[in-house]
Amino acid sequence: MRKRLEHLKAEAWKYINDAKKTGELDEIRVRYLGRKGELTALLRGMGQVLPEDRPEVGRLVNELRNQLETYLEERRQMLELAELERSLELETIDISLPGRQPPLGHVHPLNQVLEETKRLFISMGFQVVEGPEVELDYYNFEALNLPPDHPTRDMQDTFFISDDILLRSQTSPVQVRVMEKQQPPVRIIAPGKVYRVDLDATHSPMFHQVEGLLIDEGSTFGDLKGILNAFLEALFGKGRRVRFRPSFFPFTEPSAEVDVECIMCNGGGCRVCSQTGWLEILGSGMVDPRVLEMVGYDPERYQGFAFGVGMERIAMLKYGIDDIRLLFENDMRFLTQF
Ligand code: 2NL
Repeated sequence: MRKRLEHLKAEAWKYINDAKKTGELDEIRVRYLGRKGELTALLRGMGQVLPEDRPEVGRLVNELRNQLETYLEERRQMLELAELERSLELETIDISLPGRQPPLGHVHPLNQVLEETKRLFISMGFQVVEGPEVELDYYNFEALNLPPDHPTRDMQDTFFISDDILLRSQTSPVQVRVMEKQQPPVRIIAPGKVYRVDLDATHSPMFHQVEGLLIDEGSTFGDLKGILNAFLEALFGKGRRVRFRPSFFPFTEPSAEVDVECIMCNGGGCRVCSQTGWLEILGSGMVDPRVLEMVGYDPERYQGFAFGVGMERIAMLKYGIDDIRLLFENDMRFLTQF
């Protein structure tokens, strides 16, 4: 019996030492200590042991059982530790891998030129004002020296909602409303959406305009030139030539359209500037005395200038965009180029 126990112990120890996984230890435990295990079988066979030997044999079996339990537990802990270390090594996270970039927003090219324009005029002491897009005929036309039967009302086609309500065709009505409420000095710009019945590669029925207005005692055409020169220099860079060309608007007298040297050919003549070397950028002029009178200003005391500029046109020229519709399609592949 003693021999069998020693043999069993040597055998079990060998298996335990050879075990590579904790699962194998479980199998060994079942094999020796389970209900049908070999050690359990030995205990069952105590009947064959001489009665006087039974206490001693029982003690040895129990001792072996305890040793087996202890050793199994010892090995289990060792294997678990090794398994943990191996899995930690396998499952490491490479923290040096570059992360996935979430798609980032982008400032629309139109808003870029709009922000730049606002920033520049604010720096020159202008205030930014806004007003309604649905306007009265009076503010869009009449107060700007365009009576109902005036021929230049056809200069652009306007979206009329009723006889006297329309979608504003320029942001001048915002400025008229300011003049009605406020005495000079006035130094404002009015950015916003305007609407005209027009649609092709360079015209959209809705586009963005910035108008500007300065009214004060003793302001001159020289002030107009100085401020617009500063604006165009900021937008298109120093050294790009600018010219003031006589023109006509019902609300300004004298009036001037302002051209900059073509951005594409630097004045040499190309398709974009129709071989002229110049690009028309904005309209401007000294505010007509009739307009001042209509808002209750004394034209003998106050003078001023005004201008209007289309933001889409500026963005198209600045970034070389040849179709205005690209600005309204919200295609990120297009927008992120600017
Ligand atoms: C253009 C350029 C212009 C104005 C707009 C204006 C506003 C007031 C009084 C006088 Cl409140 N004028 N705005 C002046 C000149 C040109 O727009 O190409 N328009 C068709």
